[in-house]
Amino acid sequence: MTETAMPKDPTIAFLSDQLDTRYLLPAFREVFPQARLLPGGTAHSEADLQPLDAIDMVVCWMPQHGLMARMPGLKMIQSVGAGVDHITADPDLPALPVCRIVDPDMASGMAAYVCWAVTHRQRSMDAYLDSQRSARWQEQAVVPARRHRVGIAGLGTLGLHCAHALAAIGYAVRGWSRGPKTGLPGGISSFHGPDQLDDFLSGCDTLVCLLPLTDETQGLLGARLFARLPAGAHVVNVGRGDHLVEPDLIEALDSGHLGGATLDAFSQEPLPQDHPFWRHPRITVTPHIATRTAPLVIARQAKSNYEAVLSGRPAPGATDLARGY
Ligand code: NDP
Ligand code: OXD
Repeated sequence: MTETAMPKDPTIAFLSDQLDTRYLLPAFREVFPQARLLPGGTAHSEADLQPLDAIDMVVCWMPQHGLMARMPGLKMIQSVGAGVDHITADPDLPALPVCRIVDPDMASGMAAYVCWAVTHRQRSMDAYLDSQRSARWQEQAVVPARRHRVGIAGLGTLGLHCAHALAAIGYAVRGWSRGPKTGLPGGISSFHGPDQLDDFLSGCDTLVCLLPLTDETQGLLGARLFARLPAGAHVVNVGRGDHLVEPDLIEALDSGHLGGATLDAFSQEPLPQDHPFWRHPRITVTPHIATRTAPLVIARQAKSNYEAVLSGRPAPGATDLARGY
């Protein structure tokens, strides 16, 4: 596909403390054919990004703190994901537009993962996998989906998509957000703000966390919240590792109050090999794969955002840094 000419051919730097960002280069070459691309990330050093004052745009996942503050020509910062917490964590973050990815394919991938996590436990799939290992033909009790209440904390782009998918299966779905929601289809009820949190939690046989990580949401999945969930509840964390207070989860599972947890995001990634989550009988661990965005989508959204920033319009992917997401 031929991409339209950029108002100015930018110098784009790729930054990450955790990823080898080279997988992004072919897509950025296609979308920004004249741009200068400076690959960064785990396979590179700061020397590959010189000169820092020529850089117009940073594309990143967990960028090195303090580095962007040393790029005087920088115009915007593009996250390779939906979340920007990995960027706003930089104490020296320059005051520039920080853009995130909003992608229908990412939302479908998340909905598939969340529906899998919910049905896997609600339909006792682990018991069937065990039965198969000993060639045992044994049915488990079935609770109809309409009697299983799934609560989604974070009813934004991804949470709302998951809510629709779960409601289509027949689950009784509720969501919790910062502000009120209107126009939700029947079968999805909504709660908002700290005052309605306890009511929301009391009706969550499964709780799915799809919140952004902010000062307000960090550590929310802890002892106080778990105590407000119905006995036997299942917690699915597809938000961020720092939403969860890890020892509180282990205690709530070991005491029998919680029935299980499915975790895709962790405070430390990769999850260390000796971490207790790997071997806990009631925890399912996946390595931050709930969903992904194709490099071409990232490159195209980076381009729309860059063009908007250059022409003084609000960037379509811009986040509200005062709010934190
Ligand atoms: P959005 O910004 O679209 O939605 C965020 C939702 O959280 C909104 O409904 C918002 O409320 C709500 N929210 C924010 N703060 C609060 C609060 N203090 N109290 C109650 N509700 C709050 O984000 P996305 O749906 O695109 O993404 C959500 C998160 O999912 C990302 O930030 C990221 O952490 C995670 N993620 C994980 C992935 C994975 O593979 N595991 C992949 C992609 C994203 P309101 O609607 O009122 O603004
Ligand atoms: C994201 C993620 O924020 O991958 O997109 O978690």
